[in-house]
Amino acid sequence: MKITAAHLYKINLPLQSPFRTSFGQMTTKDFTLLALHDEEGNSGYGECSAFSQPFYTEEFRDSAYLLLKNTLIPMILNQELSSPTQLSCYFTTIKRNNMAKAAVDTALWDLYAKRNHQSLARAIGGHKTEVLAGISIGIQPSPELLVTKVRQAVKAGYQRVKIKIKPGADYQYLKAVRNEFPHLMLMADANSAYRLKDIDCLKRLDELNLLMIEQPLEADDLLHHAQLQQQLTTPLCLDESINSLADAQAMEQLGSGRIINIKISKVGGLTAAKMIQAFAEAHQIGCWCGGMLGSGVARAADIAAATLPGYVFPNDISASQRYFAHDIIKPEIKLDNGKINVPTSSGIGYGLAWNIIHRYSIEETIF
Ligand code: OSB
Ligand code: MG
Repeated sequence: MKITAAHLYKINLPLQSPFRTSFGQMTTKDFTLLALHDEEGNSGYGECSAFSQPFYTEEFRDSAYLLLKNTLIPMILNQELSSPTQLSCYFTTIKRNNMAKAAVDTALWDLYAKRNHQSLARAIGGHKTEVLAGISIGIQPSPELLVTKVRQAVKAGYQRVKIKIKPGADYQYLKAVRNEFPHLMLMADANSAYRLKDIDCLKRLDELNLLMIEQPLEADDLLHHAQLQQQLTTPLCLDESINSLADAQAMEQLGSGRIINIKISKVGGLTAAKMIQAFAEAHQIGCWCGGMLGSGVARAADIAAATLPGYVFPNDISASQRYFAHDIIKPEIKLDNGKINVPTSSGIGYGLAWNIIHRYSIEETIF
């Protein structure tokens, strides 16, 4: 497989409504779309999900765009690649920058699957025909407004509801939801907003029968996560802390949590996601697929990842309409009884909505 041409698009896609986390608010999803073209006229697509500011990891959209443009794409252009798993050999001299690398990895997997007339899910070794859809709800102005949002999500069929929390917007908010929905699969995501000294605040959440608490402490703080987990009955799930297989191994050794949110983007792509999933499965650590408010191209890769065996919890994979009035894929992703059907056509299994891509592109680079 030879990459003979490539396209980068910097896109600012409007969100249906602002999304608030403990680190800030977003009104557009700013990302980079990568198209890779081979010598036979096939095209593969991948998203670089880095946000406009480095508030989730150290990467940000413009840093990733530059790295893709000046370094990563030139490194693979006109090279003979037998499989996407070879990519790490080309990128060994480039440290981290996983979201930029993930764009190349996912585009290459899409291309590889298309060349083999396989769905992306099958190409990476997944067998599920549907994946469980969950929804992530941002921090709301009041517990009452949060309950209204959760009611809408439950009505739409979401199987699991995740609530963003931070100190001051945690117990009362979650309790209000739990009172209304005693049996709902409910969880919380703190995006590192707490410190170990806040342990009493977090212990209080144990009474709410949460499925898990995601990333309460800082990304590089596996030790304190282990101390916290020992004192909580609710399982901890690590998100920002797990960027590689080595991170997952350290988490397992230390007991820093019991569940991993594997995001394709932060781990550097589908090849790395597969390795982490296999390790987790072998060590009874449950996984699920997280999202980055991604466009349809990112979400199509997420759907494929979630078909792997170790993905046992509902995922942060929502319908296109949850985030975007206009997604960049067609048909849009829809829920079917709280699940998403895995496409069976080749590659990511969706076409691209070029009119939407051109409408919201702010910069383009052609190779
Ligand atoms: O921590 O999982 C996260 C959105 C932006 C940044 C970080 C996170 C999130 C989400 C949304 O929770 C997940 C989604 O794409 O639905
Ligand atoms: Mg998270």
